Amino acid sequence: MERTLLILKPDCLQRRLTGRILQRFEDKGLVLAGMKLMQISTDLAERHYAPHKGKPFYPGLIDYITSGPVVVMVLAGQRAIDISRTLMGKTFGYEAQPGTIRGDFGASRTFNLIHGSDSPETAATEIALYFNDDELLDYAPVGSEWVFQPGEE
Ligand code: 3AN
Repeated sequence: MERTLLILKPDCLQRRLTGRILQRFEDKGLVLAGMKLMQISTDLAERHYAPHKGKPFYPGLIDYITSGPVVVMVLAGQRAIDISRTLMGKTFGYEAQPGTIRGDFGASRTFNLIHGSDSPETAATEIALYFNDDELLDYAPVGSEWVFQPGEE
């Protein structure tokens, strides 16, 4: 099963949207493999967003992601990365399609509610930034066999 890292960002927590947004991933059939409530330190934020260092929006991005509690989670399932990014919608809320998380709840460039890994390589790096192996569980909830056909590519 593919794994992806998702972060429900500070605006999501402050706007009390955590449950509603997590519900969308559960409804879709992805499985929660790990989850924690935390406040991201500047050091961790700089490691996470290292690819964006030097861009004009980088300082604001670090300020925002460290500004309050976040929920960090690992979700598992076939195509978990692509499925999650489809549910999230385009980066900027004002461009995101209605029906997506950012399309339904977001209007900003930076306050865009949620982060999701964008490739298997990024997912592996990001999961290791936030979780130890023993904090992640591998299990198949009842009914999983009716979400993904066994052996389906
Ligand atoms: P996504 O989160 O959709 O994968 P990325 O990885 O391109 O988007 O960007 C990481 C984060 O940087 C975004 N979530 C967004 O908050 C912020 N960001 C990206 N581009 C801009 C921009 N032009 N202005 C402000 N913030 C930006």
